[in-house]
Amino acid sequence: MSRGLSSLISAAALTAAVALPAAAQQEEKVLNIYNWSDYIAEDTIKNFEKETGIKVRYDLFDSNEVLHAKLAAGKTGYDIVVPSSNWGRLQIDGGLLRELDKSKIPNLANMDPQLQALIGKLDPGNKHLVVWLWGFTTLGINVDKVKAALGGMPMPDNAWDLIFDPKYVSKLKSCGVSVLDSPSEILPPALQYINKPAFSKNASDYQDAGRLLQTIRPYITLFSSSGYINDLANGSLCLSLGWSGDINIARQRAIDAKNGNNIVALVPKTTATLMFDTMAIPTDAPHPNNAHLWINYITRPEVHASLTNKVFYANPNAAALKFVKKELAENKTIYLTDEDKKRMTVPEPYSSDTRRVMTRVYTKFKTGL
Ligand code: N2P
Repeated sequence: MSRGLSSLISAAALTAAVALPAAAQQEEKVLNIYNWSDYIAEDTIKNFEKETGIKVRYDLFDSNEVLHAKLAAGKTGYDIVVPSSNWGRLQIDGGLLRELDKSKIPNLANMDPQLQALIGKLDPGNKHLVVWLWGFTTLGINVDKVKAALGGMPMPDNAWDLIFDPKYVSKLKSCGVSVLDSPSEILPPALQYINKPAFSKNASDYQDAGRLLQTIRPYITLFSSSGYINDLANGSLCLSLGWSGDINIARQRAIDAKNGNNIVALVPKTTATLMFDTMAIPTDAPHPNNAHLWINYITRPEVHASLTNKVFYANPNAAALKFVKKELAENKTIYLTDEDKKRMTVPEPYSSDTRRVMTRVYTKFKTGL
């Protein structure tokens, strides 16, 4: 090839490369995900890597507070994060999340329209948040150990008495009592127990909830948002304030271990707080294109169903229901009945003032001061 021709070709190639739209340019084959612990199936990442050739790095957190602090500090390096919907709203307001390019997520058509409308109240137009899984914050019990520890006392009609009424929880201390290690998980049910709004904007309501928490502090034997699953399963806890799916995971682990522990997730007759955990892309994500591929992969009906089948949280995907194991689709502690759902409380965003008050009240509770 003459020199003239070869320089002509490389000049043409260069022009073509420069003219390529940004999205079509090769992104490094990496995807950095930050998700809750115990929240994915064994083959979810493997299959995605196989299909796309993208290498997934997967880190874990177990509270919205931790995720929020990281996002607010910036430069996390994450491409996918999974805030609960009400925290997602704070992050949208703070400019921390990127608007999705829905043309890259055709599987969004599979999502349950009712749930989309609910999330749309926090994320108008569903522009940033796509529900990963949902469940509710509740109590898990070891049925036989709780009965034994209560002696002759009958189970209370209001399940929340078990944890918030010293009359009950003082008896359960002997078989182990845990609560989630996060202000925003324990304060909403504590507020509701004293007939205040779960997402109150009033600082004095939080002080009142703090006083309630002080009365039960001597009986809490563990603060945990992930390790409690195994402790419930193996019988070293008999009462946990935790998340519905986690409690069902503990139930399954006890069944698999044939250790005789009968773990049950309660559906309180009063109310409980729903949680919708959502996939979102940080504004400064290094691999946004791969992140869109991930969201489209997860929202494929078989994939979304496989998450529910493994971790016992409901998925938001209408087309996935037929791939969910029958006994799970019929389990009312996973897919709440419409009647139960109506009684539950939908999370609302917090102001930064409220977050500060929650942290103060919670720290006092945890340290027992
Ligand atoms: C998964 C817990 C996720 C639910 N183990 C908390 N939003």
